[in-house]
Amino acid sequence: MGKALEGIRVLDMTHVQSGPTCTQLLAWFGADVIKIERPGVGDATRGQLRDIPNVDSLYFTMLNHNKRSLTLDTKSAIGKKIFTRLIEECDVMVENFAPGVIDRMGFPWEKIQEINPRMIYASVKGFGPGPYEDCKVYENVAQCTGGAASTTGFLDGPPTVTGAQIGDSGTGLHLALGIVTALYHRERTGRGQRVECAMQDAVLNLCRVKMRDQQRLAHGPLKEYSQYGQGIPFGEATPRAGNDSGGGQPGWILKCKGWETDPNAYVYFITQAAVWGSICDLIGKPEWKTDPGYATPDARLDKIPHIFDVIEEWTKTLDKFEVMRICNPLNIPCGPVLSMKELAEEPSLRATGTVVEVDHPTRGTYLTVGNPIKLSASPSEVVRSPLLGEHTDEVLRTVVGLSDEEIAAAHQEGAV
Ligand code: CAO
Repeated sequence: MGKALEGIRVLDMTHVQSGPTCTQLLAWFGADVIKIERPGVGDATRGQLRDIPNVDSLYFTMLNHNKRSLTLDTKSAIGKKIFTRLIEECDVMVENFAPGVIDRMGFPWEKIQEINPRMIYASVKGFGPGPYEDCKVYENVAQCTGGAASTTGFLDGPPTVTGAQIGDSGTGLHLALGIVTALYHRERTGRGQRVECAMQDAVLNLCRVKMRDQQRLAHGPLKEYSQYGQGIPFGEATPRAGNDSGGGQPGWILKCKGWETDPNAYVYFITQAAVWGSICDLIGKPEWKTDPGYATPDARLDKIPHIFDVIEEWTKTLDKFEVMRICNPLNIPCGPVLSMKELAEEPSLRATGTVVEVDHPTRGTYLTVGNPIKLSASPSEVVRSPLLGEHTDEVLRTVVGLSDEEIAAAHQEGAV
């Protein structure tokens, strides 16, 4: 048994982050992903945020593992012929160009379907059909237009974007699921289909619980939000809620020992109802177990900020890992705020392949995040990203079926 997606060939027209995240996942699951890049130029991220001169950036290498790179000018005459052959030979085509780019290349969906009716054509755009359908979009635009920014940050501060790339990588993940679903559908019908995911829609999907709260607002204040306990009235829209858990079990980020100098000496602490008694004992407030003002979750709702202030007096006496060590045996859900440095050095993440060291011919060894989705019969091995055009001749010969003379002619014309 090979890898789960072995035998699936992907024509990868993606660039920057959202599309490459999707095709990298497919490649990790065993698909043959052929990344098409402009001759001499390549994916713009190869040259962005460079840490070493003239070497593919970490931005590029960390999003393009396990792929082959073919340079191709899809606007040249030879390029169009090669591209048509690739559409014939591939199962999936993925792109995240600006709206209209693929049509201008001369390959609208109708034509792709005509060339290969089994083709699954997947694309990321900033917006779905509507007033903004022609707009170019980057990560933080999607975070703002999809509802994440208006609900992230503190009540008295401006809207805030998150470091998690929910617009780009989040949409790429959604798209990958759409592609695999369409492949499953093709098994039964023999036909491909179009798969589209707008970044605004993907972000909104990830902010689903905030849309839930928007509707709950019509029936009264959101009592699990800290602002309720602080006596601050609610407005018309779901507010920013700082570090509130957003769920039925209140939570907050609390200072731990060393917070004055260490920006990550914090722990997320959840006062789950089932373990309330253990929390009261730990923080030296055993009387809260029976006090009618604190004994039940409902009674505590108007005191959430105060309760966390008291718990913090306890967490400040311990380092974040000690808090975790003490709380875990008591089933109190909590988690230290881990820095990127700590995550990079965490042995258990190395052991599972979630953090991987990769060797690269021009960069040397670098660290990357491997496949977070683990399949027992199809484990992922992380293979370094390709150099620009590294597999051009190989793909032209074995996939497109060109002779050595035809390959030489394509080079001479500047088409590859
Ligand atoms: N051969 C010939 N031409 C090529 C080519 C190839 N192999 N690959 C790309 N091109 C051309 C395209 O044809 C297009 O040219 P025209 O506009 O003249 O038709 C151009 O290169 C690239 O188009 P673009 O508009 O997509 O690129 P950009 O850098 O200006 O914009 C981005 C980047 C991300 C804003 C835009 O692609 C976009 O909005 N994509 C959809 C949303 C998205 O994915 N955003 C996430 C970005 S981070 O992941």
